[in-house]
Amino acid sequence: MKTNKEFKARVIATHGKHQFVKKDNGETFEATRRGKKKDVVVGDIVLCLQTSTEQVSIEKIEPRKSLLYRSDELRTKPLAANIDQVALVFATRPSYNKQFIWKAILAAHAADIPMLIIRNKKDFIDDNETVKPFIEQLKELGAKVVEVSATSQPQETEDVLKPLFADKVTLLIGQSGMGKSTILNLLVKDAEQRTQEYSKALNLGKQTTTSTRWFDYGKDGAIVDSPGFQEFGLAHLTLNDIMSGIPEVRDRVEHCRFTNCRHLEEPGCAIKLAVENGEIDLERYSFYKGLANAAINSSKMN
Ligand SMILES: Nc1nc2c(ncn2[C@@H]2O[C@H](COP(=O)(O)OP(=O)(O)O)[C@@H](O)[C@H]2O)c(=O)[nH]1
Ligand SMILES: [Mg+2]
Ligand SMILES: [Zn+2]
Repeated sequence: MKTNKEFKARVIATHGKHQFVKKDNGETFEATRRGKKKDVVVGDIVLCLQTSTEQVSIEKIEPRKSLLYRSDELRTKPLAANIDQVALVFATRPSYNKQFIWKAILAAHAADIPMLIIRNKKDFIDDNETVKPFIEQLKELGAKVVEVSATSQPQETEDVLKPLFADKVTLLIGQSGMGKSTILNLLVKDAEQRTQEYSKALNLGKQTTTSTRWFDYGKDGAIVDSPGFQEFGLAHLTLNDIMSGIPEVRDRVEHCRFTNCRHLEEPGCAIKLAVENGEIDLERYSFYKGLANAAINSSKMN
């Protein structure tokens, strides 16, 4: 039954069972999901029913343009919906994890979302030479890469990032300590204050960094800040997602002897040959093998 108390809104923060939604006119409400389902994520457009002045219930989730997932040891969970771009922040100090970055690229590829990589802290100039081959590799993998220094060159950082973030919904991810919050605060001047408001509304107390939050950015853009995490699990990907998300594999499969080659133990495998010839980075092949074996084992269990 349609009542005039039904409206559409954007989910702008989630924490456990709590959600926070915002209407186009800027009004915000605390929301609960009908049936206590945990299927709503930041970025979702939802149909709400007003139950009191400040309370609404989420009746329905509108179809999503995109949905990015990651897994941890326990389960696969969606990170954010309707995003146009994933921006991953990394730096050489403390230290970055190649596999984390490669996995994020794969997850974005599987969700059909373009990836922007922000190498921060370029003021550690001693590291610039050593990180260069990795940056070149990321570009070959299809990511756009920019290098900034959010604390020592804030204006330049803003100038570089502004056009890349304009009119897009960008999900910010990264291992903790890389400068994600510094970059968010640079782009969204009142992010700290808005974070406090979210925490208050969601009764988060001091655990502000455990929730995902939406910040409007410019006219039509937004930045979605996710909690820093150390692992980017890919249990949700199939062997096919993995093969097609790894260009070194994808671009050579047609030369394998068997059309169903998994590039592990099969004879006449073009990928293994390219590894032996030094055309494929050994570390990247190990990365592929690890993911492929995990995908094969989990599909056997199902
Ligand atoms: N040297 C240097 N330090 C930075 C830069 N950006 C951030 N930091 C510092 O790195 C630390 C972690 O930054 P933060 O934004 O909290 O990282 P987050 O955990 O990814 O949100 C803080 O001490 C920042 O001041 C940078 O460009 N250069
Ligand atoms: Mg942070
Ligand atoms: Zn093969």
